[in-house]
Amino acid sequence: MRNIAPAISPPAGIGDRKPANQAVLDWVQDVAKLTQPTNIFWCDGSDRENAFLIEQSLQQNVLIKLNEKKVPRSYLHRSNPNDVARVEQFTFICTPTKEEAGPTNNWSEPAEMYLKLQTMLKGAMRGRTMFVIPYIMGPADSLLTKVGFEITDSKYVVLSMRIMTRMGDVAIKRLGDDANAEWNRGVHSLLDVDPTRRFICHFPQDNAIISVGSGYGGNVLLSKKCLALRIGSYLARKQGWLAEHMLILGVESPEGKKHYVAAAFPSACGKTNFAMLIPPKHFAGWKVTTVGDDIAWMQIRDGRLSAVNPENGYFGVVPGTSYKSNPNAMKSIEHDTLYTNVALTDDGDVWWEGKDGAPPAHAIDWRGNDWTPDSKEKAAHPNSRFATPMGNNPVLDPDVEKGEGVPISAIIFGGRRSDTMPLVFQAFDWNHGVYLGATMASETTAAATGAVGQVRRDPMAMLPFCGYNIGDYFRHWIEIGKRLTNPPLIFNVNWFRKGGDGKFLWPGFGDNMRVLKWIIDRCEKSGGAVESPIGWLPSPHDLDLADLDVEHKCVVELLGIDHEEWQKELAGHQNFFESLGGVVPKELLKQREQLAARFKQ
Ligand code: OXD
Ligand code: MN
Repeated sequence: MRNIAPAISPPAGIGDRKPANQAVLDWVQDVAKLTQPTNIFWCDGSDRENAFLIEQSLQQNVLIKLNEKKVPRSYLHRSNPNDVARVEQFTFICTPTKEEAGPTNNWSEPAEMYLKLQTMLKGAMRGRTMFVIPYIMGPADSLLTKVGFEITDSKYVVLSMRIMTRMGDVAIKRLGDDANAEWNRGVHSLLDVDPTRRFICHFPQDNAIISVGSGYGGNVLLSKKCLALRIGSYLARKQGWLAEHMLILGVESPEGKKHYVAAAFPSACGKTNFAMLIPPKHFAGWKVTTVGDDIAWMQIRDGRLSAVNPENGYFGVVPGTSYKSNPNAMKSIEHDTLYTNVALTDDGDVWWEGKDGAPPAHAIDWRGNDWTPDSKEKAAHPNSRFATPMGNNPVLDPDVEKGEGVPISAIIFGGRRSDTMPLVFQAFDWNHGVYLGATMASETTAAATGAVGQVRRDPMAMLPFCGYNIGDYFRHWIEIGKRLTNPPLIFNVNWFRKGGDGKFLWPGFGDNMRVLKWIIDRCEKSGGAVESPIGWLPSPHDLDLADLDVEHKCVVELLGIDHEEWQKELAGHQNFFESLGGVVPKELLKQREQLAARFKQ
């Protein structure tokens, strides 16, 4: 079976970096007693360790080495075909009461789930090596930074965690030897990669995660969705900050004035592309830099929101990435990258649908089968991924390691909507902005298993990631707003609106700079807008559309509000709130009433 590989025996000096913290040592012993691995490998994140694990992974067919000239120091991993995306139906929040997990999460009583998982984990690592990965989420000197330990029996997880987190000594040092220090306990085992024995479980009150039966990134890199978002959001509420599914970008004018923006979009809706945007020629002198492409941790500093990216790398969707759509992502993944489920060409290069140039005449597809352009199957899985260190990004923001974070001027919510939602509009105030986030909807993508293309409500793009009751989460947002003396302005965008012919009205990608520029103008109090029932809307002349190859009538359509569609949308908001069963704060119910009333004026 792919991914599952027998134990390895490291030479002296590799795999023996035991931390001093007794609580960690005791926990590792407990897990080892249960799972019975052949040996324990204590990771230190060093180059030497990495080289050793890569060599072992190549020998055990966990990785395939790519052509050194074409993609230096890069590798391909193929996951089990039954295991290619996040599994929301098997993801659980195991709080003491069902109410704490709320109406949008799968819930299980913690003791019951612990018992079930322990039964599955009994002897699960026999014949395998158990790796212990120390890591931190956040810059080394940030107050927000969290320590985690992940136990895993997958080398692919270790190699990916080294890219995605700050791993090794930095975490051991940050934890220190206080046995009562706060740290996250993560246990992962592939078991036998059987979808019927696949569970991703969170125990927020214990700061613990157990993930079994999967080898796919979003389910097993426990730092990311599990710690930084699900457990993170729970801790954030308790500790008075925000853990969000948001990219963070910097945008600097030719005069050197800089703003930072955080933007929430559901999975596979272009967060990485937006975070690495290259402005069109007309915007010469404007620069966009990336702080993060997926997760923002934000705290209040001097009355403003200040954001850090807890991650150290990007785990992005590959198909569609090209020099046309995202040159900075292409440059980032040209070397030192771990690919999962893309196609392998005959000369050892990687290929995927949407890559520049003609498709290869022959390749090996993501399942390991022969592929030609005539094949019915896709060469790369639609959710194939790259994991690449953020240091590879040519437009990495210089303040990415700043512990205090970067000050956020604007928050953007956005979904994939063929209709109804204009290209951009601005909320009237904080609570209205929270309402925009809370009622956000998007067409589903391949990032999670299940049907693709169905509109679902995905509040703040956190539906699969909020680690507690969504009503309390909305309330937390409202409370944060009360503490901000200089709150960011809140916007809604939609790059995906279609015309009557079914074609996208907006070119997206670099041209999203035109929308970003209007957002910055609004922050600078210089941008024009008209008041509408749904918020402040730009008129076509408020957007800088110079050299844009889009007909004026399409721009009008993009910025239009169709009252009939909005009546449906309002009903959708009401149905969604009702489906949550009485947990929605009264402030948001009032926002809905006000929105409905504005349409009647
Ligand atoms: C991701 C996701 O991988 O949201 O970032 O699914
Ligand atoms: Mn994501």
